[in-house]
Amino acid sequence: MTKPPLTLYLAAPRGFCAGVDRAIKIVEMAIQKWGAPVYVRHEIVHNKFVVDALRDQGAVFVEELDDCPDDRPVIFSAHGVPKAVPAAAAKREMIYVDATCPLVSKVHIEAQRHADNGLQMIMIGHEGHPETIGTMGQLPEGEVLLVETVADVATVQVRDPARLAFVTQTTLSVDDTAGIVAALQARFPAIIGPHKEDICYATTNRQEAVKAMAPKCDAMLVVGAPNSSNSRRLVEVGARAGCTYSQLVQRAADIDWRALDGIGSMGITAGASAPEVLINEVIDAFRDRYDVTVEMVETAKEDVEFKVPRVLREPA
Ligand code: 2E4
Ligand code: SF4
Repeated sequence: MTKPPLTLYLAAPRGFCAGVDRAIKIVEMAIQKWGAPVYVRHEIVHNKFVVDALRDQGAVFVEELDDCPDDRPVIFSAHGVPKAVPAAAAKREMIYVDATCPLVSKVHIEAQRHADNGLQMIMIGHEGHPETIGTMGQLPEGEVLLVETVADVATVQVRDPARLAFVTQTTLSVDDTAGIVAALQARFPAIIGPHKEDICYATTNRQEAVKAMAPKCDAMLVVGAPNSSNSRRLVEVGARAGCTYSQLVQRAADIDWRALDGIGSMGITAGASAPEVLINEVIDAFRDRYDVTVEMVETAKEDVEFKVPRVLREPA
């Protein structure tokens, strides 16, 4: 039987960012340096495949520092942790390595600096997400106000509208965030913030590529996990940019082939925590069923790299 033709658009950039590369390397190098088990507080990045592979190498994933023994090293995930977490590890004299992405740490420093200058902080982020918990946890409980939507901006109660600053989660929708920032600036003209927001280069680039790709596609798949904020934003961006069938898949087995019946073009991208092997698995699944022509939709080139912490570059 001849296979139907399919143009497969591949977004670039897609998949792993520099912060994810570094975080995974930190776990691998820690296991090499100290032997197994090495504890990891929270999924190092939001991807089951990455977590399972590291578990096979000797990582033990836990949600709380209290679940770690004193005498084994612990790594904090790429999303960042409240200040109380490294403080508690230090008090227990544990070896700990912080795999927080440097671009998240930068936001932590910003929040602290504004608070030191006497400004009340507002965070634009998703409630309950570990990055939001980590960034808000740079300051004492109740000091950072959270807004998630434009509607929240209308009701947020501030101490002094003249002494305010904002920070954001790094993985938000660029367009939604612009709306929330505009609403903040309209209600609090004196509010201080970053140039635009704290959304990182990788989030911005992956959303831009999807915007360029989506209008050409009958359907679009984002390889990523359901708890991955940046991956879920890519699904939304694709739908808004004109590709009505925009879905998240963890791997090829998740593809709903019946829903794709009759398509002639397909877009594929991946969140910052999704490994290339899973993207290739998805592409191969299309090659099995279609006569595929691959076309790249490249909107940026990335060459960002982050060093691992010094303790892992030194001999044991
Ligand atoms: C840390 C910061 O934040 P999100 O849920 O998108 O995290 P994920 O692990 O999916 O992606 C990597 C990452 C980690 C992104 N920003
Ligand atoms: Fe860092 Fe951005 Fe990657 Fe998050 S998505 S880990 S902030 S580079």
